[in-house]
Order: sequence, then C-alpha cells, then structure tokens
Amino acid sequence: CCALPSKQQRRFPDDFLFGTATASYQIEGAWNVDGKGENIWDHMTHNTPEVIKDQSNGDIAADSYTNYKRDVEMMRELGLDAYRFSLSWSRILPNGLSNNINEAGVAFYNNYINEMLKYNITPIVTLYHWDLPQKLADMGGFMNPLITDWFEEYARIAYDLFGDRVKHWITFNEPREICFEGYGSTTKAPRANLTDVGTYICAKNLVIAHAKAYYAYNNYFKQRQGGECGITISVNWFGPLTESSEDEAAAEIKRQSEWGIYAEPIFSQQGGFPREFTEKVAQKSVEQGYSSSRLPEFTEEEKNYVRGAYDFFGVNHYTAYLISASEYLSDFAVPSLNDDVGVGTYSPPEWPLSNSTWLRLAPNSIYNSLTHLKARYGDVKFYITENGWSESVTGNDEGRIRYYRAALESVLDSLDAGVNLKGYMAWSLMDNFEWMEGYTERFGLYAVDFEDPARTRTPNKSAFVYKQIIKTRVIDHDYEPDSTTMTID
Ligand code: PNW
Repeated sequence: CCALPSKQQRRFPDDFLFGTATASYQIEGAWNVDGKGENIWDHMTHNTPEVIKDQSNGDIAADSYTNYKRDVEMMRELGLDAYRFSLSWSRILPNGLSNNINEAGVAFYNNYINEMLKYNITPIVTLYHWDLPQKLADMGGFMNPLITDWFEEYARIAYDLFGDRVKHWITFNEPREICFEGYGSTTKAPRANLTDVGTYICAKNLVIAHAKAYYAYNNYFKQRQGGECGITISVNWFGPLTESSEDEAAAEIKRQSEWGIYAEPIFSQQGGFPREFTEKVAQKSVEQGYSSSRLPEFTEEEKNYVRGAYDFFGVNHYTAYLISASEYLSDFAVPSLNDDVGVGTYSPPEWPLSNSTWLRLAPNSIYNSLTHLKARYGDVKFYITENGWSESVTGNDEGRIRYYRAALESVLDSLDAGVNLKGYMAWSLMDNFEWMEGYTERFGLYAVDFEDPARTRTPNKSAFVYKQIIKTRVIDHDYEPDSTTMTID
C-alpha cells in the first residue's frame, strides 16, 4: 500500500557490513574480577553514586564477562556480519601502563574474539570507549600530553595481542563525549568541569594520541596483519533553523564545535582546528582578557602528523538539531565552548521523541551528515559505527522499528549519492548501562533482565525486523515477524 515501490527495491550491497555495537563498561561487569584494575567509571559510580540517575553502576551490567557465548549466539541469531565492541584498558593493563599485562583479561578477549570468528562474525574493536584506567586519571588523564604515549603503548599491545584476528581498529569512541562531556562539563566521568579550556586541551591531546596509535598500526602492524585503523566521531546533523545566512553561519560554527574540532585535524587537507571556530575562540579570549587564545594551536609539524592519519571515518549518528543565530540561546557558562559558539539549538517537537531527552527521529539526518562530510573531506571510507533508539518498553518496541527503518532508508539515500559507506552498526546488541542514565534508558535489540542474576536476554520485535533486513538486504516496511522465538538460520 504505502511505501514507494522504487524505494522498496533498493538493496544493500552484499559486502555491506551489518552489525551491532556495544562498549566494555556498559556490558561486561566483572569490574574487579581476575585482576582488572579500577577505571574512571568504577571510581565515579562507587564514590559519587548520586550522579547516576538510578545510583547504579557497571559492576555487573549485562555480565557479558560471563555470558559472552550467549552474546555471540545472539549475533548468530541476528545473522550479523560484524560486531563492534571495546576493550577495557584496565582489564588488559590494570594500572594503564605497559609494565603489567593481565593475562586473564587477555584470555577473556581472546575467547570473545575466537567465538565470533568461529561463526564468521567480523570483530570491529574500539580501543577506548570512555573507561580510562583510574591511575592515568590520577596523573591528569587527557589533560596531560603524556596520554598520547600511554595510549600508543596500550594500542601497540592490543595490536600485538589480537591483530592476527582483528582487522578493524577504532582508536577512540566519540572525542566530543570524552572531551566536552568529561572535561568541559560534568556530564561524563571524570566530570572535570574545566569549562574554559578542558575541552580544547583534551581535543588536541586526543587527536595526537589517535595519530600516534594510527601510525603505530600503519608502520609496524599493517603490512603483516592487513587491517585498517580509524576513529569514531559523533556526528549529529546541525541544520539552519531558517534559510538566512546568519543561521547558515550559526549551523556551520556549531558543526565545527561539535565534531569539526576532532575531524578537521585528521580528515581535512590543511589540518589543525577549523578556521572559523579558531578565530571565534581567539576573539572571545582576547575580549575576556587572556593573553592568548584558550584554544591551543598545533605546530606545523603536529598538523602534518595528524592530518591523513586514518583509513576510515567511523560515524556515530543519532539525531539532528536546528541551529539559530538569534533564537533559543541559553545561559552558557562563561567562558566555555558553548559560550564561544553562542548559537541557539532547537529540537522540533514534531520530530518523534525517544526515551532520551536528546534523541529525536529527525528526517534525512544520516544523508545530510554523510553527504556533508563527503563534500568537506573528500571520498573517505565511512562506517556508521553506532545508530540507535531508546525506549522504556521491552518486547513490542515499535518506536525503535520505525527509527531503524527510517535510518536505513537514509543510509540507502547516502549510498545512492555515492558516499563510500561500508557498514552499519546498530546501537545496541542489548540493553546496557546507559552512563549517567544508569539502567533507565534501553537501547537494546535484545532486552536484558537486570533483576535476574543470569541477566537473561530476550529479543525485542526490532531484533526480528533487523534480522530480516540483514538477510534480505532490503527494507520491507510491511514486514511483521511471525514468531517471537529466535532461531539461528
Ligand atoms: C553514544 N548525543 O553516546 C555512546 O557511544 C554510547 O556508549 C551510548 O550508550 C549511546 O550513544 C547512547 O547514548 C552518545 O547527544 C551520547 O547526540 C550523546 C549523543 C550521541 C551519542
């Protein structure tokens, strides 16, 4: 009846990687088991539980440390081509440094990877998804330029241990969430709240750390192991509220501040931080009485080192916002990144809302983001490394199904437009510890019963829909699963 027949026929290429994504702290549990060291999320949730909505933590989470075979069974039920997960740095290196490798932690990841490979599921490994070893945080974390060496050493150890089987490496998950949320505000661990310069110092150190880990792979492992290395950046779409040139300019500066400060140094021809943003922070800093800009500079040598340090661009995409030069302005901390940018952000209420305040279903937002990135950075290889929807309900998750169908249509639009997009990872395989929201927001294709010591996993309706799309390589908007029992095809 409803969907356009021409759209219905569009197919995903056979070699397009369909997967799901998770992160170590959100699923593993076993926070102090078998020699794992403390990380900043253990530290924060144990010492200040009140900052988490339900005062919970990841001590047990979905207990994937115990249930990893069931996780792989779920991947097989879905028919996944790939699975993206992250390594817990302090499970492998308990104090973060290279002198002490925890063999039990290494064995866990070997088992997880080998179990996937047994069933032809391609592992995509993120080295850092926010769980910094506490010892490194005590030494300044991402405020200390030595993070670039600590991270490179950890990366080399991971390539050496797992690179015979892992061919897709992601250095960092979401620099913005690490730097702005962790250091420039209080919305993620370590809640440093260094609003003036925290985000900027972190951004510079992080992109250099990424580049060092990239060249370690490129120069010492790639030839032998034959894999690829990139970074995942959260790229939501920021469009202009109106067609005025003021709103266009406001949207552009917003994009630069949200993801440009991490993407531009790596993916642009000229390297370094984005130009308009650099000028804006410099001007604000002078007005505020600083003798130099709060945004650090890259030396020419650093610029040249960082630019081009990638094999692919991983995009975590969730939603969109409309940006205004003059409306919807808030009371931002002064000085801060948001004050430096000074634009208004609007979320149209007619865009359906998830169970997360920040997440609405926005039209064409994947297409808008990817075609913009391609226009700006050229014909880069992309993966969507996360995309997903939160619900409070389990089982009949119609909102999630609507979201995934719309998102995947936008993926097809992007492929039609010639974007070199190689894969799509749904967030998430299963419900997990949703950071500051604890267990109150569920992103899983599989529901997890967190009251049950066995952490039983049950497929939501969306799991059947995603499975059908993977199997047929088309989006059938009328498909209704005829069973609630999963099988392995
Ligand atoms: C991602 N936004 O973070 C993370 O990589 C996951 O660990 C997390 O569970 C997932 O999204 C769901 O929240 C994001 O404001 C945080 O648009 C915020 C945004 C996007 C992604």
